[in-house]
Amino acid sequence: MPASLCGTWEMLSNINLEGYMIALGIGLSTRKIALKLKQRKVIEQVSDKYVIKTLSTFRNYVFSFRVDEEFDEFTKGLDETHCKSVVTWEGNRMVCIQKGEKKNRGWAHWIEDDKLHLELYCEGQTCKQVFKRVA
Ligand code: VL7
Repeated sequence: MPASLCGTWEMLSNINLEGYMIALGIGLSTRKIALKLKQRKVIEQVSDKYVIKTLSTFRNYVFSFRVDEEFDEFTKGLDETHCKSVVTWEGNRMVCIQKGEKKNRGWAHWIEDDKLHLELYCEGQTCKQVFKRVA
C-alpha cells in the first residue's frame, strides 16, 4: 500500500501555476488573484471513497470519487468545464486523467520525504506543487 495521502496539507511551493492556468483558459484578473493564494489540501478517505478539498481564501474546489471508477467532474470555480475523470493508483502515485475539451489533462499526487507532491498538467503545461503536513 502506498503511504496515505490523507490529512491536511499546506502549500510550500507552486511552480508554473501561471502556465497551467493559461492552458486552462483562465482570464488575467482571476490568474492574478489565484497566483497569490496559499492553497490547502484536505484529503479524506472513507472506505473506497476519497474526498479531495482544495481550499483558499478566494475559492474552494471539492470533489469525491472512487478509485478505478470513471465519474463526471465539473471544475466549478476553476475553468468550469465538464470532464470524464478517472483516478487510479500507479505504484505510489494517485493519478487522475481528465478527459474533456482540453487535451492531455490530469494530475498526480504522491508522498516524497513526508511532503505531498502534486503535478497538474494540461496541454503541455505542468504546474508542480509541494505541501507540508499540518494535521
Ligand atoms: C485545483 C488551480 C487554477 C483557476 C481559482 C483559484 C482557486 C483554489 O485540481 C486540483 O487539484 C486536484 C488534485 O488535488 C484535485 O482537484 C487543483 C486548484 C489549482 C487551478 C484554475 C483559478 C481560479 C484555487 C481552489
